[in-house]
Order: sequence, then structure tokens, then C-alpha cells
Amino acid sequence: MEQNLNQIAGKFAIEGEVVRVKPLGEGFINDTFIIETEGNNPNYILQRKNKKIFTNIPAMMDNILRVTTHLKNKILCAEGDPMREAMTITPTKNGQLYYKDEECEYWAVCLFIDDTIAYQAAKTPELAYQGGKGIGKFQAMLADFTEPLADILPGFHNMRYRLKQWDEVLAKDPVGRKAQCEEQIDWIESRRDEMLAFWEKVENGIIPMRVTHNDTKINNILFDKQGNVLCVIDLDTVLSSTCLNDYGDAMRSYTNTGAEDDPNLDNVSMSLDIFKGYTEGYLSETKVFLNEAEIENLAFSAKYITFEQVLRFLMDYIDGDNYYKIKSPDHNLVRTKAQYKLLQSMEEQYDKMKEIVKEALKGSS
Ligand code: GN1
Ligand code: MG
Repeated sequence: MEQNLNQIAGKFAIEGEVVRVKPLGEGFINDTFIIETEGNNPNYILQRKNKKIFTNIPAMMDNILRVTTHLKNKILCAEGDPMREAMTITPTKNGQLYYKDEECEYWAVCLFIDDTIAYQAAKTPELAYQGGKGIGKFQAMLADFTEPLADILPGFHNMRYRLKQWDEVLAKDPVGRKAQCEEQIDWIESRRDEMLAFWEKVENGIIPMRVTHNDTKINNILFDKQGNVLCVIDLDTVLSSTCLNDYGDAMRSYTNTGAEDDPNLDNVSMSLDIFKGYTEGYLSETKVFLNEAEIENLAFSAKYITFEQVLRFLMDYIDGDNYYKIKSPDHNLVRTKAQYKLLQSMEEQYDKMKEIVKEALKGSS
């Protein structure tokens, strides 16, 4: 493997000699490595992209190039540092955005941005505020990006599509797990109409499609040593979607007082303080371009995306664990229950969430 990774790194236009290639992080989707080079040369991130999930990797890389080029222009205009404030793709030695190996695996490289801090959780409202500003600014810089992006994950946050997948998996019940999940299936069915009603506003254009990140966990933002947002990373899922999905997904991950797959449900709840911090940071950057319907539905989007995650984990469990990497046979069911506890906590605090959005809007004017 080591030998192989070095050979793959050698296909890319890397400055300096490669010293070693080591695994990095624990993503559920791709395999990630760091390429360390000798001396003062930059280091790089090497990823084997998950071709089962990303079925059109050339189009995905092309999306990333177009979006990062747009961001870099904006950063230059604002006299920022485009090499540190936006991701930089490192092409192969013959100028391709990815390398396809003999086993038809796809590899891509980007520059490693050093002297940064990445957080695994937003422990304080101040940090959540910075995270909100980070994604808000990212969306704001892309608000005038009007060329269409390739739809590399069709139906990603589309509830009509998700529920169709769900109905199909339930009808098939391929590994016979449906019978033991009656209670959890009801969690989905009892909210079906409410969730579809939200998606209808997107279908009707009341809530517009924009360029969005689609994986807004805090560990996808790099901070500088002073604690300010520097750069939004992991752009694989950059798509046309709604800004609300980015906001909602951030709220799903930031506000959880427990782990995404916490086996102890007592640990799991939504922190209103973190919700407030993020919302204030986010609106300070996005208030200028979001429309009325987007603002009105911000609080709902946190419930929407958390519901979607309950559905996706449970659907994968019933389907026999084909999508998410798992660490135990019931991992997807444990995840389902933990995300459902979070959804319930949001439902209980929904009125307060809406109030916070209203207040944050006044505060950011
Ligand atoms: C996946 O691997 P990661 O953590 O970047 C998933 C997200 C889920 C998330 C749940 C392409 O992202 O949509 O919300 O797991 N990404 C894809 O933790 O499906
Ligand atoms: Mg990710």
C-alpha cells in the first residue's frame, strides 16, 4: 500500500520530493492521506474518491475547479490570500484534475494549508459564530456564480427523491430488517407530509437554488491560529441546492451535545446557545442576499436536514449497510436513534429557535 501510495502521489504535479504518505482523518466516504514533502516544500492532501457514491468524478472535479476559481477571484479582489483562503487543486503532471489508476480508482490532490486549526466540535457559541460566518461568507462569495454546476449527486437533499428511495428499500427489505424497525419507520412516516411541504417550496422556486457546500460540519472549515475562519474545505459535494440545506446541516452537527452516533441518548440534545451563535454569524454574512422565504424557513431547515439524516441512516440500515462505512453491525441503527433524539430536541425547542432567528436578524442589521 505504502509503495502504491507513493507511486500515486508521483503522478501529481507536486513540488519537492515525497517523504511519506500517511492516512489522515476518518471520513465516512473517501480515503484521505497527507503527502509530506522534503524541506520547505508544501504538503498535500491525497484522496481516493469514493466512486460508488460519486459516480461522475470528472464532473465533480470540474465543479470544484470552477467554484475555487470563482472564490479565488473574489478573495484577490478583497486583497486576501487566495492560496490560504480557498482550496487549491493540484493537477496531475499531464494537467488532469484527477488520476485514474489501473484498478479504475480515482485519486485527487489538493494543497495542504498549514498553520491552521480544525475543530471536531463547536464547543462554544463564539466558535459556532465563526463557523456560521465561514459558511455564510462562502455562500455570499458564490451568490453571483450563475453558470450551472454538474448535478453530481442527483436528489441529494430532495425529499421527494429521498422518500422514493425509502419506499423502494422498504418494499424490497433486502436483508429482512424491516420487521424490527417498526417504531423507527413510524418516525419517518409521521413526518412525511410536513417535510414534503417544505421541499415543495423549493420545487416552486419560492426558496431558490444557489451554489452550496452540502457538508457544513465544523471540521470542514480551517481556522487560523487567531481563531478566525480561514478556508472552507472538502468541496466534493458542492452543488446547486438551497442555502437552507447548508445552514440546516450545520445546525444538525454543531448543536448536538452528544455524538452523531452516540449510544447514550442522554448525551444528545440541541444546544440553543450554539444555535444562537451560529445563526448570528451566518446571518451577519448572508442577510444581504437571502430572500424572505429563506429567512422564514431557517429554523425549519435544521429539522429538515436532521430528519433527512434519520431517514438516510435508517434506510441504509434496512438496505443492508451499502452507503455509510460502519464500525459495528447495528451502527446505522445507533446513528438513527441518536439523530432522532436530536430531531425531537429541535421539535421541543422550535419556537425558541424561530425567536433566535428573528433576534439575530435585528442584531445583524
Ligand atoms: C457523509 O463523510 P462525510 O462525513 O464527509 C455524507 C453527508 C452526511 C454525513 C453524516 C456525500 O459526509 O451527507 O451528512 O456523512 N456525505 C455524502 O455524517 O453522502
Ligand atoms: Mg466530508
